[in-house]
Amino acid sequence: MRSLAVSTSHFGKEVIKCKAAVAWEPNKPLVMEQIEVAPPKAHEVRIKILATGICRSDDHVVSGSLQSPIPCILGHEAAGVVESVGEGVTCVKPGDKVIPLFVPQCGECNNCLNPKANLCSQNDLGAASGLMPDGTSRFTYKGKPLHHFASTSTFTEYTVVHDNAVAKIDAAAPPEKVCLIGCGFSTGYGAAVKTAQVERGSTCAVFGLGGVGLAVVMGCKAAGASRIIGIDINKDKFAKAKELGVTDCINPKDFDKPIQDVITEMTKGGVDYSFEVIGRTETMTAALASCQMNYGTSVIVGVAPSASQITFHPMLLFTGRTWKGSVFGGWKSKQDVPKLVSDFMAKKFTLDPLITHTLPFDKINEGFDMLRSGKSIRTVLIF
Ligand code: CND
Ligand code: ZN
Repeated sequence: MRSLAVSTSHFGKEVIKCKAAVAWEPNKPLVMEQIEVAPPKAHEVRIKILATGICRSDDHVVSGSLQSPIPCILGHEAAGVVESVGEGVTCVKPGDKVIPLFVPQCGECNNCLNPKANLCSQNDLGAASGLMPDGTSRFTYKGKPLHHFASTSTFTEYTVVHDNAVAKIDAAAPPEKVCLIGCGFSTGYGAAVKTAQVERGSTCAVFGLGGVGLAVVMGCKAAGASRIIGIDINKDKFAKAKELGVTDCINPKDFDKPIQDVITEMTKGGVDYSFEVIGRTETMTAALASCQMNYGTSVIVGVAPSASQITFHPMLLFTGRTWKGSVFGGWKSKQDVPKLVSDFMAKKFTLDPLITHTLPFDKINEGFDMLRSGKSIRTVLIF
């Protein structure tokens, strides 16, 4: 039996030196550096990243809006292949194709045990430590530790994650597409079909038509919504939104009254479901006020600045509206991500419309610039 134990020990014992895009300071471009990636400890997995998307949440950290310790390695929407595993890892083995999970699923906490919940207690969002669960980092630059981000850190050739933050996926899945199942697609689509549970024939309003917002639109459409109103201040987003199922595109800048009043008039009383997919407190309250006062549900998907607070009139809720939030589309990550990949492989949905640009990893800052200027939906970086 001892020899068996030895034969399975392809545990990565070496430090890997590789390229990573380091966020050294807020509001500065990321810097390509050679970093050291330590071997995975017990219950950890070292992953070679094959493709990663750029999400606005990464940019929220660069801009300082979302607090997460820096210097760090950002990125949370990726696909890769397992390079090595630490002791005790049974869910994946070297060579497996995987998606890192920015919401882990430990399977043991109260949230994981509750079928209604998906935000595992092991998550490193909110008051983020930027460290592995044992309180240390696997990344160093010239020997000095760099922080992790959102349990994933995918803007690097190699990363290390806890084994509760990785899902094995179909080996045939194209990484340059299914990386979006790691965040953008699943977050938006799930907000509609899982969190809101949009019904056939209902009316929806989606605030923000970026990568995540368009995935909400895809979810509303798949659920059979009969009217989908898309709201964005960048009219260049409207053509693709219409292709994906938005029936009415409106730009708040074209009206001299609040957009919630416009939507309430358009729908004779408000939509059944509204979604905020921007990350601004003003649009969160506007989305709430846009849904029907007795039975409308509004879902917050956008990540508001860490330091922000919302003030709203209690009457908005008193009358009967429901206000919810949705992290990672309400999916239980480890169990649902492989299924979402299978659904993609079975052509139940497409990811192509969300991917407007593909760039080599080295050009990561160009990808961020296009996100900020509104020119791209998702840029996928290839390694
Ligand atoms: P992206 O920047 O691509 O899209 C945002 C869209 O909102 C753009 O099309 C903007 O033009 C539009 N917009 C900006 N300001 C306004 C405004 N005042 N009124 C109307 N439209 C406006 O971002 P994304 O799609 O990558 O991400 C959207 C949000 O979702 C962002 O806050 C991100 O951090 C968040 C998110 C949430 C989760 C989750 O689990 N809940 C996961 N990932 C990202
Ligand atoms: Zn994201």
